[in-house]
Amino acid sequence: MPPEFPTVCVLGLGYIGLPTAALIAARGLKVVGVDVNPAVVATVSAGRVHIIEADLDGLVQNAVLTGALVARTRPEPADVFVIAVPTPLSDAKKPVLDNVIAATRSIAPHLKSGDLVILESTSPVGTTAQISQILAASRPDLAFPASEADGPDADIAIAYCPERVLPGRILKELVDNDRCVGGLTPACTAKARRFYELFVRGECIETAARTAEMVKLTENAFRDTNIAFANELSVICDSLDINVWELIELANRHPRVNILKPGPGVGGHCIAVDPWFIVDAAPEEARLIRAAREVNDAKADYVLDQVRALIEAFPDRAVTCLGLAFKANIDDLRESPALEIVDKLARLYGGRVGVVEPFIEELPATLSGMGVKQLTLEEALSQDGLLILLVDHDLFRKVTAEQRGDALVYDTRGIWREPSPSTVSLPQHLASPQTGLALY
Ligand code: SAJ
Repeated sequence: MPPEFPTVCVLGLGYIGLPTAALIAARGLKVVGVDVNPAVVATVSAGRVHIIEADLDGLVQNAVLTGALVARTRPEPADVFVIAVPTPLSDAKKPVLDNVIAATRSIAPHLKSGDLVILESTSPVGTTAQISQILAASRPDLAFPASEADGPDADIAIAYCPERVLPGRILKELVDNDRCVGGLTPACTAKARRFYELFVRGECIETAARTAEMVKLTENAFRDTNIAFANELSVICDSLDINVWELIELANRHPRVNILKPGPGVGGHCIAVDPWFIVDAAPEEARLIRAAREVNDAKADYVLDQVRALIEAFPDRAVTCLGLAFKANIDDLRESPALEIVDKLARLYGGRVGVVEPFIEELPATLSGMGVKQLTLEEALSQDGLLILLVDHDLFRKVTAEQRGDALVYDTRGIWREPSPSTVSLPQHLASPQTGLALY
C-alpha cells in the first residue's frame, strides 16, 4: 500500500522545526524544510545545523546526504504541511501571529485535495480556525473544515498539534512524549494522528483544536505559576529572615507538596511568554496567571536591588555575576533574567562588573560595550569579591566552600547551601559578623 503521506513540508527550521523535519526524514518520508532565512537554508543544505541540540547534527547530515531532507526558502507541493514558526509577544504582551499568517499564505498555492495542514507553533486559542479561514479565502476551489463543526469531510484536513520538548532532549522527547492531536473536525484529528504515529512512540491523544491550543498554553502557565510561588516565597523569607532553601526542602517532605525552586526570574521563549496568551484571551478571568507573570518578572529587579545594596556596602570588592543563560547548562540567553540583571548592573557600574558564562565564547556586544569583562571561573574565585550566582550551571554547582574563600556570596539559586568559612549566603542572612551588614 503506498504511504499516505509520502512528502512533508516543514515551515520553520528552528528549535522545533529542524529536529521535526530531520526525524520525519529519518522515517523514510521526503521532507522539504522551509525557512525564510537564507543562511539557515544554506546551513541545512550543507548538512549542518545552526542550533545546538544533542544528536541533531548527525541526523540532519544523514538526512541531507540521502536526499530525504532538502532545505528551501519557499514551500513546495507536499502531502503534509507542518507550520512551526515563532509566535513572539509584542511589547504590549499580545501574541504576534505574523509568521504563522505568512507561512499559511505561502502554502495556499501548493495545496491539493487530500492534503493535511498542521499548526505546531504555540498559538492563542482559535488560531487553527483562523488559518483555515485564510486558506479558504485563498483557495475557493477547495473545501476547508469549518471550525469545530462536524461538517462534511473537507478536501483539506487541518489540526493543531503542539510539541512539549525540553531543550537539550528534543529529539528524544519528540518521539517519546505523548502528543495532543487537535483537528478542526474528527476527520482532521484522525488524519493528523495517523501522521504523527509514523514517528511518535508516545500516545497520540485526540481532542478538538481549541483544546489542543489551550493544552500547550496551560502546561507552561502551570509551570510559571508554580515558579512564581517559589519566587514569592523567597522574597517573603528574606523579609522574615528565613532560609528559603531550607524552608522548601522541609515543606517538600510532605508527600503531596512539590514546591519548585526560586531563581532570579523566569527566562526562555516559552514559560515567560505562553501564559500571556491566556491572559490576552481571558483578561478578566486569568488573574492568578497574570499575577504569576508579574511576580516572576519582578524578581529580576528584586535581585538587582539586593546586589546594588551589596555593592554600595562593599565599594572595594570586585563584582562578578556567575551565569547569563536563561537556565542551567545551555547557551540560550533569550529572555534571560540573568542577562537583564547584568545589563542593568553594567549601566550602573560599568567596568566594575565581571561575568562568568562558560557556555558562550564572548559576551553580547551590549555588555562588552559597557566595559563588562568576561572572566573564567578561576579568575572570579581568585578575587575574593562579590559573587552573584544567577544560573545554576553544573560548573558552578561544583565550586566548594573552600574555593569560594572570602568571597561574599549572593546565591539566587540555592546551589551553595553550605556557607563559606568566612562569609554568609545572602540575602537570607543579610547581617554578617564581618560586615555588620543588615539589608532587610
Ligand atoms: N525555573 C525556575 N525555577 C524552577 C524551574 C525553572 O526559576 O524550579 C526557571 C528557569 O531557570 C528558566 C525558566 O524558569 O529561566 C524556564 O525553565 P524551564 O526549564 O521550565 O523552561 P523551558 O522553556 O526550557 O521548557 C519549558 C518546559 N515546559 C514545562 O516544563 C511545562 C518544556 O516542557 C516545554 O516544552 C518548553 O517550556 C516549551 O517549549 O514550551
